[in-house]
Amino acid sequence: MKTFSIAKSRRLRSTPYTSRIEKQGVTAYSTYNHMLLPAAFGSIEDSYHHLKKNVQVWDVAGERQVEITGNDSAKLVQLMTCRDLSKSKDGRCYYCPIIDDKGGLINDPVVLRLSNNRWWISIADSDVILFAKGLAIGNKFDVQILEPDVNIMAVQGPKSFKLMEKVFGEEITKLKFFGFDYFDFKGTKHLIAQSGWSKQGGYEIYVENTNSGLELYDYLFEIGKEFDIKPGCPNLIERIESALLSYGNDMDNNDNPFECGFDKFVNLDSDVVFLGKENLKKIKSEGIKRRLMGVQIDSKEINVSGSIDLKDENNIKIGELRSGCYSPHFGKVIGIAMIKKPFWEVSQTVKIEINKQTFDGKVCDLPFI
Ligand code: THG
Repeated sequence: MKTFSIAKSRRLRSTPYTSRIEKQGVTAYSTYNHMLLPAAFGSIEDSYHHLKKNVQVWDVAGERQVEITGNDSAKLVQLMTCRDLSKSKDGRCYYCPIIDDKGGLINDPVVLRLSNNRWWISIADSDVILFAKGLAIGNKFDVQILEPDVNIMAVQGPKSFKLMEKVFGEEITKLKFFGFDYFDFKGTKHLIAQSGWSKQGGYEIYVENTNSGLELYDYLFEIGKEFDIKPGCPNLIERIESALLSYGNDMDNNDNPFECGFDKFVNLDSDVVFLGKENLKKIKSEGIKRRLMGVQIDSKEINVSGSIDLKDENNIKIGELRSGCYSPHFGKVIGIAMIKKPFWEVSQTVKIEINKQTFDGKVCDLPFI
């Protein structure tokens, strides 16, 4: 296989952690919000096993914050999401689909309510800031919108709890899932949430003070030796097994939240105002015609770039595979696919071509585990 390197530039931004992860052996990058996002440190399968047992530190600075402050900030944030935030609380995170006027997905961020007049939208890979600015201008909202210099460091894996307690004290063990608060590291306060893009548990440190954040990064590796700490990154295998969706891969602006299984984050009955509400009501009452499902394929390997057609026994296209990997847990390939009605039923058989060979598979529910 040919290997390539990535040409860095001002347009493709490095993160404060880049020089560190390069010393630590990053072997592949992806890009995320015009920033470098590590994609591998050697074998993804080895890293998957390590993540499920130990603790890793991830450079996920590419998960940029869109900060919205001002008198109309709550109104603007609500306008962008179909999730009802009227009962939201300070110090809590909310997973919120952002949708356009047609009901198409723009992004699937974590929204942090710092106060009723100050919000961070922790975005997936699309330019939410431009959408927010357009809406604010068009509505003459009294808001300020900017991308603050916040660089998230995630600490993930079952041993992250003991490690973080060692650094920040017992206080941090009281943090609930999707809660956040400020914790002291050598005199600097850091916003830390119990969250992260794996189902192995852990924290995300929203580093605002870069110098202190880098000191903390090094300190974690020093003090974490007893927990077999390693550098890592969002892990393709772990996130597919856990069905954590990836915007741009599993869904994009051509998909609506019902097709993506976000039903519990779509609140059409309250009186809050958001974009696309009428269209979502219509989509809901007419019923969707395709949806994201899992597939399991009797193959030992797959490499998805773009998407791969899924066919039925008559060679009719019934859907497309959007992400996939070999799963050590199942001993076969698993993937996330958009499947047409009525073929989305569990146990529907599918055929797929991988490396010019045809393999059999079955539709299944998400998440896999
Ligand atoms: N953390 C932060 N920002 C992010 C991500 C993150 N921005 C980009 C991307 N990831 C956004 N996508 C997701 C997808 C899933 C989750 C978080 C961000 C997630 N889901 C939980 C689940 O599915 O179990 C909880 C959802 C809930 O029930 O509220 O955590 O990872 N800062």
